Amino acid sequence: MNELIQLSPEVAAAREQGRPVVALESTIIAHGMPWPQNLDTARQVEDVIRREGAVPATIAVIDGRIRVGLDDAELQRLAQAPDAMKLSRRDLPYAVATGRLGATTVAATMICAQLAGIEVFVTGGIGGVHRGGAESFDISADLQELARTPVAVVCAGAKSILDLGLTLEYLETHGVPVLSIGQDNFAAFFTPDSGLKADFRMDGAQEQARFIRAKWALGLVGGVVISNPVPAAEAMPREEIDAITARALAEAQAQGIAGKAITPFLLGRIKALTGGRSLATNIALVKNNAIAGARLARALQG
Ligand code: PSU
Ligand code: MN
Repeated sequence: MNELIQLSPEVAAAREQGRPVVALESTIIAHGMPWPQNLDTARQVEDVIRREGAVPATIAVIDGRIRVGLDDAELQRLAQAPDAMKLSRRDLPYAVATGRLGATTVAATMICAQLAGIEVFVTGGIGGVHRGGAESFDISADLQELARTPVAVVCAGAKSILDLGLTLEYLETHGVPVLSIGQDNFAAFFTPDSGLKADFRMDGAQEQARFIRAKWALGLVGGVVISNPVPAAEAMPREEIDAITARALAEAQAQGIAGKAITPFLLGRIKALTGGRSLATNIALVKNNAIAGARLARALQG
């Protein structure tokens, strides 16, 4: 392996032996959730993946080195580092070249997963086209990454802070298939149903694996989105989350928040405005995604 990237002994052994590995992002730890629930969730998600028979590989840049598989002290360091950079595709070489500590977004995690030979990646929600994106051009680099990098991303859809309709249109344009588990529609993160159809419903890991294998065997570049709705018992009421989202968006606009600061700002405001209840939903959906991701990694390996 390249000197810029280091696999943990556990991940390296699993890759060598052809055992299933699931990549995890770290922006959700450093920028997506508050201390100490961020650390607690990172540990729990790794445990869920192990229980389901796969090896978790949390990805971050530590002191300028891409690390695939972190130990507990490293997870803790990231969870308590307010100065960790938020790294997307364009930022990754900066963090490596300058020896920085950085958390990887969906886009950067996909890049690192591919470098490490990992095909499945579990997160909470993907980035997307922001509301007003047709004017602002604010479209997450996650979507371009899905168009070019061959990793299957299991998520609970995307947050309604985004324009989910435009997000799906963008994915279609770039040939990124959206599979849905348990329902026909694309998931909306805090709530199971966005009201928008996903491309193909595929409930089981085996059929998802066959789809992914077929895509790559056809030489079609890029990833696959697997939308896994939050369990109903842990979802937020739709009217409540819609009202709070509208308020958080108005605050962001009033305060002139822009660029890569927008997503963390909105996540933080939604958490505060729901009195922390959105955090419980967020944790539940990531763990639910970890189960689906581990099963998919096993199916792809089998
Ligand atoms: N959506 C969430 N939680 C998150 C993120 C998105 O519900 O933590 C993070 C992910 O790391 C995602 C990134 O890749 O935000 C997208 O940021 P941007 O919109 O700046 O591309
Ligand atoms: Mn953006």
